[in-house]
Amino acid sequence: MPTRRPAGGGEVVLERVPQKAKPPQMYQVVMLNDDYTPMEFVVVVIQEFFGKDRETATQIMLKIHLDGKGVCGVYSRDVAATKVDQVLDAAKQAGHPLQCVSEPIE
Ligand code: TYC
Repeated sequence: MPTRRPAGGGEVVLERVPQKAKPPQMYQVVMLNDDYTPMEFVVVVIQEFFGKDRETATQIMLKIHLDGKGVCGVYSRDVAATKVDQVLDAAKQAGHPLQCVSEPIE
């Protein structure tokens, strides 16, 4: 917010106050490849928890399968941590070893 102070001749000068608030640190949720989790399960998880359509989810899954890992989404720290928990819970419940982690970006 600008502050107002009277200057010499009675006129008012607006000074810009340096912006203090930095944008929050963002986190990417990275999913890891393994040899056992079915491709279809990964596609459904990416659709369900990361809001991707089937085609995008399939592309992300194939990228992970080929490269070893891939980014499913970028979120604030708490939301990213929740996504990781949801994926790990779903994988555990289904008996698959699927892993994912969140990591700060930039
Ligand atoms: N590599 C797995 C398979 O061949 C598929 C897979 C893809 C597993 C992505 C995990 O994050 C993953 N069935």
